[in-house]
Amino acid sequence: MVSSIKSSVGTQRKVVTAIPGPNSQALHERRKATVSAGLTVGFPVYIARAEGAILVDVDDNHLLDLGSGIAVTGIGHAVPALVDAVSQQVANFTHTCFMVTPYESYVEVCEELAALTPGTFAKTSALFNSGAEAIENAVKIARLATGRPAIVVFEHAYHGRTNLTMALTAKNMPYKDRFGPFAPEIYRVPMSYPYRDGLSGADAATLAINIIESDVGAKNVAALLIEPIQGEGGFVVPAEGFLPALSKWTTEHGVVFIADEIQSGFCRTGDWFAVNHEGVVPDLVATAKGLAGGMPLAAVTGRAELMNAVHEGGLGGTYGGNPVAAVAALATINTLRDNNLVARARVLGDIMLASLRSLQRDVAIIGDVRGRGAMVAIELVEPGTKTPNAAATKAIVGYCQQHGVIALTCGTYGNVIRLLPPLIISDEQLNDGLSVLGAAVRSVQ
Ligand code: PLZ
Repeated sequence: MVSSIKSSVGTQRKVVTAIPGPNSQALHERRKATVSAGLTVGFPVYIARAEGAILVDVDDNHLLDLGSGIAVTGIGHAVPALVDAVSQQVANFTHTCFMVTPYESYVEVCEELAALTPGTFAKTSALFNSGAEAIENAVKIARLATGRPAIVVFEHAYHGRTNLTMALTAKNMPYKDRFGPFAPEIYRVPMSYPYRDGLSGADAATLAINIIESDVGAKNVAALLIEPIQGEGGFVVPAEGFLPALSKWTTEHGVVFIADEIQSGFCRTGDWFAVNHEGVVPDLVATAKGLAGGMPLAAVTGRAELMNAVHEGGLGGTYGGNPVAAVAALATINTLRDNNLVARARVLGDIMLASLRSLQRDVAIIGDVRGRGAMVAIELVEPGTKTPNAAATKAIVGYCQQHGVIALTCGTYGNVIRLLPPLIISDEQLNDGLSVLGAAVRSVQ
């Protein structure tokens, strides 16, 4: 057994040095000579190995993972089924290029995606390497299939860092600043953000639709692209009814509804996809991250008539659907299914929301607690106001790091702490992480 070679990491958080420890500090110094300064580090400890919900750094600190590498390792680290599938595939063959000589696992991933994504119609997929690449291709397909130019996106949206996806992403700093000029024909409309706009889902949708119709014209719109729960933008859960109203409008006007499920997909929100919670059926779904348990794989899946409208050779890429990543996806999907992690995500969500709501009652800096399933966040504000409190956010995450807990920030205003634990985390581990987070919030209060 390949997986049994590793010594056990254990399940306990353990901090044995200052954070970052001396070995991490040395590596951090070393990287400066050859790693671009354009890449920042949220938590400068260097990881040596990982298992389950624990990462072990080069100083032997055992860190509790409440971030899953930004919603990627949903099934946990070093899962034997995935380790074995990947190891065997590496030994078998690592690459042929699916466009040159194909292989079965690619087809199997597309079969799984057709079955798992919402909608009972015929669906086909194309596989890519990153979320941004999937989004780029979804836009290409929608434009080709409709013959229309415009793409509608939302405030606070995040869709990637390539030229087209930077244009689709809302936030300037750090994603877009001085990287332009950007791709044209992108139109941004207001997102439903219940904590800040106070609107019902229906009213927020009417607001967005009125802007689209007046500023762009429905007949010019190829696609409406939306994260059903926004990720980088602040874990914004739109008010109930917002997504169904937008979906209805796209259907009426021949606009392709593209769901960016890159962060919210694959059981994260307590359903296979976040759109399922309101029964929304997208025309195209972009996935990545949680799809392949840490191997780089992304997909666009959707209505066969749209996906297949593309001329032969119109889609592709050297590595898209790489065989090692493809078997990782199959192992990930089986692990999610076999362990009913979709139900587990809901339980984790209940635990997190209950704990954070009770914390919110005790402190004045938590403006909002929100999320779905194991995708939960707190929005930090100045006491008694809704003014974003980025300083407190930074201090809280810093405290968590010092105590060996990995928690990530997000939000247009840098004032949201998001929790994305691996779905296999135990109750005990999660409660341990939440108690550290609680102490952190109280410490800056
Ligand atoms: N769409 C909804 O969350 C990636 C970005 C990290 P890639 N989010 C993490 C960073 O700062 O670069 C993401 C996402 C949503 C698209 C993407 C892009 O996915 O695999 O990073 O290209």
